[in-house]
Amino acid sequence: MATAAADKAARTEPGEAAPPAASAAHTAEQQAAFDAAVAADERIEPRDWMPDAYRASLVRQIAQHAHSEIIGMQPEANWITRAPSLRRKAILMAKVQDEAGHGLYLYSAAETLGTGRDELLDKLHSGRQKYSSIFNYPTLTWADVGAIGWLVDGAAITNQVPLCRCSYGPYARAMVRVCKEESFHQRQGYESLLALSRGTQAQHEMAQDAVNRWWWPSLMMFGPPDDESSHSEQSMTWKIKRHSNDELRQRFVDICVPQAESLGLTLPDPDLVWNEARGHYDFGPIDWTEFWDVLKGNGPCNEQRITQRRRAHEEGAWVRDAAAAYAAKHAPGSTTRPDTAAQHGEATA
Ligand code: FAQ
Repeated sequence: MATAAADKAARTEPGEAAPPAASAAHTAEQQAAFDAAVAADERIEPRDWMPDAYRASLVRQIAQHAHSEIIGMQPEANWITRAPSLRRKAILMAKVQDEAGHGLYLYSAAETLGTGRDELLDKLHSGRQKYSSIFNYPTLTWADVGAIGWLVDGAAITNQVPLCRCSYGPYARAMVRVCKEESFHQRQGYESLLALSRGTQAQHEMAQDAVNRWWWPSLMMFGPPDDESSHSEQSMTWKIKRHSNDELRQRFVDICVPQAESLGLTLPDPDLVWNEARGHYDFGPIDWTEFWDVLKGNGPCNEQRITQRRRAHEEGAWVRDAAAAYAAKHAPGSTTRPDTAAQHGEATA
């Protein structure tokens, strides 16, 4: 929050004991400062006062987003060892590493709200927090890597560009970098699919099959229709979200149709048609039963994804322990701090 008055009113003052009436007045003042900051399109920063429900909703969304990034590494990582060339393998490895990096930015953003990474990972592993529905589908052929880049990263960008203007500063700033990297991911996917589409008949068919399987789940990534979206209205009032699920889904469809034409591929929807009056493409009904079923854990790969995630976490325990021991040794005042020269293997005089 930028204004000095708002800043003074909105910052929490730990340990300050006020009588109940004064405290209620203080909270009302803080709420008013928060509302004014949001209305003025200012950023809310970690030390600013914020309503508990705003904090909780941000943690929910950011955690789900972070979990999606790290679970989202799995479907494509499945193809690293089988990439068709060294160039494709190098690109894919870089992309999958980027997704891990996005997870780290997002867990850090959640930490600024007072929720640690351990707690969030525990909630993911025990099924108390979600990750994106899209990552519960299998990657059956190499073309799926291209389809994910084009459609899944494309949908992610469409959703995340407006989040660069999210009212919560650390989330908004993380999104700026994430979106730049996602743009590279989207382009590499498009380029890979284009090569397949213009390749042999079998390669073209493989690209088309991948698009057929990833199109509808990509549209589901934007969340349920607006009239079934429980959080949208409040999130938009708080300017966490800037657009509704249906608005962003429509934007994505409008972007994809001409891109599919350039690729020489068709989108698997017979109802897809330009609507002159609306200035948008109309599209067919989405199978929301499938979406809710995937969210309940019944998608084709839910079990596999979470089992793999838990196993990776357990196998990484020694790395976390070693990093924590190293940090403790180097903490200011540590009595076990090793001699710096000896640590670097240099001879001491
Ligand atoms: N999957 O009231 P709404 C990526 C849940 S990153 C699972 O509309 P909201 C990069 C929702 O949580 C992809 N659950 O919710 C990449 C809520 O349940 P809750 C992730 C979903 O928050 C590419 C309930 O349904 N991106 O792909 C989904 O207002 C390639 C009611 O829904 C983000 O997370 C879903 N698709 O809107 C990585 C972006 N949709 O929490 C690797 C940030 C809804 O009450 C490879 N998030 N639900 O238990 C957002 O923008 C929003 O959270 C939405 C949902 C739009 C996803």
